[in-house]
Amino acid sequence: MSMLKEKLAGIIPALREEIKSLLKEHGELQIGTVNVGQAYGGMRGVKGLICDTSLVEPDKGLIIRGYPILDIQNRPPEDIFWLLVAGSLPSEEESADLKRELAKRKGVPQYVWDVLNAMHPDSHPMAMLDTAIMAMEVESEFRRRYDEGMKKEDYWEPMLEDSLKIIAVLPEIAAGVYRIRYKKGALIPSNPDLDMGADYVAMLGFDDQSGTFGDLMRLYLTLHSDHEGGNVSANTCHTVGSALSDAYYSVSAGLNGLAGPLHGLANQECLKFILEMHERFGGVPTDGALTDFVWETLNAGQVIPGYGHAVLRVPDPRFVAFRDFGNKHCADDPVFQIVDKVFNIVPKVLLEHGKAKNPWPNVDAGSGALLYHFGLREFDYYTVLFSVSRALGMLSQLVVNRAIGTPITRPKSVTTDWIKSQIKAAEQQA
Ligand code: NMX
Ligand code: MLT
Repeated sequence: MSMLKEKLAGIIPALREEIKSLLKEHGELQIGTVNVGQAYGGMRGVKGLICDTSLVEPDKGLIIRGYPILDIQNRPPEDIFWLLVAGSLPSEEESADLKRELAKRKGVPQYVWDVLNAMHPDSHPMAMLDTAIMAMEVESEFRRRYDEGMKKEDYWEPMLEDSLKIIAVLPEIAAGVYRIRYKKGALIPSNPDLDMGADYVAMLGFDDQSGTFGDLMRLYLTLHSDHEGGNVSANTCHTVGSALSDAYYSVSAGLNGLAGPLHGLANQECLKFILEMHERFGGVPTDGALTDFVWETLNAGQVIPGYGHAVLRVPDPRFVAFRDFGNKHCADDPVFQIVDKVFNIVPKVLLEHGKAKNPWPNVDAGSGALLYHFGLREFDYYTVLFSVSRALGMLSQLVVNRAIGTPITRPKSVTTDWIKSQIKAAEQQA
């Protein structure tokens, strides 16, 4: 048995007991209210979901199991998965065991490459990634065990097995998507001696002599791993998983949501925005020119990609980590310099514009410029990188949810006529 499975088997009974007694003794305790604005407004701020893997505090950003993301930014992505799912950081021995377990599960079946090669040459890399994950659904241990008649308390075990398989193959699939989509030549196999970041960079086909691109990739995979339970991808994955769809269905569904420009696709939009400025102004624009460009974008009814957030009300610490990395490794790069200048100007403009509740940068504001610097210039690929990382969070949430027996998601919807009747009744009472 893997050390992670052993660890989870040890903590799950107490977790179940704790939730059972919480529900028994406090199930009726009110923890929030919902108003008409929230019902029409994407349920913003409604507390109706449990997610123990991580928390996003409006004034602090991502906190994974009690650790602010900046305090653990240098931990490898595998350790972050352990932390997300088991609730504590792994020891050296546990970390090495998890890496061995992942290495055992590497290897992408040929039928996945056949499917990807058969897709339209202009397919978006996210459509290719999600299709590849769906194609692999046939491998699901959860589905196999469910079909055999598995007990509810055992659900988490094959969910963990499917999670480890997906985490093990995802960098290879993602790198394959890159090489097939952009006609980069033969696929490059995974090298079990490299860490996840360096291996991914090598499979993409980059010659990273200094190891700095590998460091960026490791940081990237760690920073994007999770962002509590209410964001579009996590929430979608949670809902699909709650129907006992297996991890392949659930993660693929979540990533389809990540592929939207208001969510993970903002990273490609963001670099596009930065490069447009670079091209229009022949380099780094002056403050005045940049301010005008931002107003032009807003006046055209478009959003400023990489800025704003549904929960955060401060600069995203994940952006801060990328900016620090950029200042250390590519401060002279004009594309990175534009990102920095945008950071100095956009929040002021958004405040004056007066619409966005959060004028600060989110995770997508700076990551693309760093990838661009290291030669990964096909920016419609960037959300695939986000996906490889976010799968860690979605999968850990699926394992925890099956462990604690989370039921099928089914909130109540109401009609506009019902809302009108409530308003009428409230007016009559006043
Ligand atoms: N540029 C222009 N307008 C904005 C921006 C922005 N960056 N952010 C919010 N607004 C507008 C928003 O469109 C809305 O306008 P309207 O009333 O006309 O519909 C208004 O401000 C109020 O929106 P908020 O309540 O501040 O934001 P909300 O919680 O609805 O949405 C985002 C959050 C992240 C979707 C939104 O800020 C946005 O569209 N940002 C740009 C896209 C982006 O960077 N997405 C990536 C998020 C991180 N991720 O990776 O997922
Ligand atoms: C995320 O990382 O998922 C994004 O910041 C979006 C969110 O949390 O709503």
